[in-house]
Amino acid sequence: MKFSNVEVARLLRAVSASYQLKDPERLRFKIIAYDRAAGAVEHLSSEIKDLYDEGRLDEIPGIGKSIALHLTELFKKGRSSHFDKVMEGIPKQVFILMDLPGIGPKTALKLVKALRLHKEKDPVLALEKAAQEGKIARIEGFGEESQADILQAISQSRIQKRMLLSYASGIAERVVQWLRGEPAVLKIEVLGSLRRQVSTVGDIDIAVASEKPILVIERFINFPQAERIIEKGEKTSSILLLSNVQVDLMVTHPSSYGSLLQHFTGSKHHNIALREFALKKGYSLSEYGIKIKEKEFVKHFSDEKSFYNFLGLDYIPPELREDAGEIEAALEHKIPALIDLSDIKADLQIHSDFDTETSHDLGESSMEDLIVQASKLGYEYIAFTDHNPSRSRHSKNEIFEIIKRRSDKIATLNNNLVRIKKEQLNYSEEDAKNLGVKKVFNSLEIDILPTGELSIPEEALEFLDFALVSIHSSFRQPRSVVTKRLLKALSFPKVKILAHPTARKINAREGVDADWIKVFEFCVSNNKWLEINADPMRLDLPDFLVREAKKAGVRFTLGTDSHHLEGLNNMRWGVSVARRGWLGKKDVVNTLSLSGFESVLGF
Ligand code: DGT
Ligand code: CA
Ligand code: CA
Ligand code: ZN
Repeated sequence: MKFSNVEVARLLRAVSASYQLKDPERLRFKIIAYDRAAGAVEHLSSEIKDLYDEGRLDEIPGIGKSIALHLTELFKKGRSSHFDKVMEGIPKQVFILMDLPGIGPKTALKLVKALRLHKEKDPVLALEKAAQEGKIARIEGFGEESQADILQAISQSRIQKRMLLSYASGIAERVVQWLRGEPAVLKIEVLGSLRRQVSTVGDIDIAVASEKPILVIERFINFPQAERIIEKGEKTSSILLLSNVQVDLMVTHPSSYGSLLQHFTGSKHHNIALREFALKKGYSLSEYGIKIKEKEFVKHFSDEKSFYNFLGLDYIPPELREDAGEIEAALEHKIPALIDLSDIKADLQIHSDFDTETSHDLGESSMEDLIVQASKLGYEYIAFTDHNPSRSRHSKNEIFEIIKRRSDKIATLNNNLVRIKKEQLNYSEEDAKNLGVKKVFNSLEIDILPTGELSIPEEALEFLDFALVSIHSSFRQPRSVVTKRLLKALSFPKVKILAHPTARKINAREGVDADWIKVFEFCVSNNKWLEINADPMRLDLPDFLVREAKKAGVRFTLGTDSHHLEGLNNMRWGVSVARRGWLGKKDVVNTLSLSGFESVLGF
């Protein structure tokens, strides 16, 4: 029996759903724990089953002791008696319907009951039929609109799911590591969407330079997590991993390694455009190199730079190879210097465990631990951006009180940064003054209500250094409404950043529909910034919109949206999006030094 991360996360969500259906108030903490564990598994860049095999389940942040114990039983015996017991009495169709975006446990159960789906082998198909026949609109609590939403969710769920970039990278790194164990591997690199750092990846492609391809292929097909060999040739091979991921390998002689890299990095559209460009000069391109018209031989390239240079082009970084103007730019020496992870001086979206009594999830790490971790990463400043206190649970005064208490806490931390770094990082007095986090900004991530108003009273904004705003509800409003909603929320003076602007979740939820050009123009004229959220499930603003926003002159911030100190390591995925959006250091506000950042904030 094999357990992919997707399956395990699904099971944990099913347990949480069962608790929600049984006694949501009493079981609140279990529900939170299981949801958190499911999220943790979804975010892993390794297979959870591998971690279990290596005895490392307890290293996964977000999975507590008791859940780890149940998972151990699951991996050992193929099922967990505890999970079985919790899920007992709930038709399994409920859990299947819950896979549809926008359908939670209660809705799923209602649908199963009202439409009698208990015995359906394919409840999604039965649900679709019912919706088409107008039966859902007639169920109490549903209507024409939710019926249409369900139909849309079903069609969306049928789109083939692609891997998250972080997940694919983790797998690829392990295969690359394994291949490096063969001395005949001289050079090795990932290709395709992974090399271009696309936010989702279909399959993994790897290039190797070697003089002994047979040895390389032999090593490859013996990768420990290989389930099946799909193809084995003299210079190419494909395997299928236990996780159902396909890996394609291509081996070439070092003298033509550059040509191979170029050809199989893609994208397809870039290659087509490049081929046309080359053809006009009398060259034809292939994975072996460049053939000059009327000559017999093919010119080989050991590296990519000489390949592009031969065509009269500057080198084009893989992230830009999408046929979005990069060939013209390379011709005119206008390829921008792209931002690097090392340019980032701050993380501007971090959730701590400070209890703001929010209706969303709290972070799991303390402010102090987060400061220490951010210092280790070399950041000069950070912002704590916990979710705002819940409007439905608190009066105006209580909200003030919570925000004030939190502001005091952050002020105290700011007074103690040197001490914290000395104690926790063993810095000398001198180093503690000069290195690591020198300032913690007091911010909040505030919900944008459906009207564009903020979910805390405007006066409460005054406690903050600046605010992030973001959408967490009413995702399906019409374009004009969403656009007005965003502009309204951004118009409050303390609001500087629109966080995860589209609110999409990869493989789970489409983003909101807005007139983005209008939003970009508003940001430019009012000095508001758009976040590139580095959470691998969000990567929002998406790369193609980043490119458009940059053209309009927008500036950006990068934030990990961490809910645990491990999450701070996700910054690299946000940088990938920024690079794919053609951003340089200057386009991103948190590449500024602390004093630079304070001055753009108007301190
Ligand atoms: P993916 O795997 O869907 O995330 O996207 P890619 O871009 O990795 O696409 P893939 O794996 O089909 O192919 C890798 C690259 O190889 C692709 O970007 C373009 C390039 N390429 C050049 N010639 C061919 C060809 O004949 N077939 C395929 N499939 N790719 C080719
Ligand atoms: Ca691929
Ligand atoms: Ca491929
Ligand atoms: Zn958020």
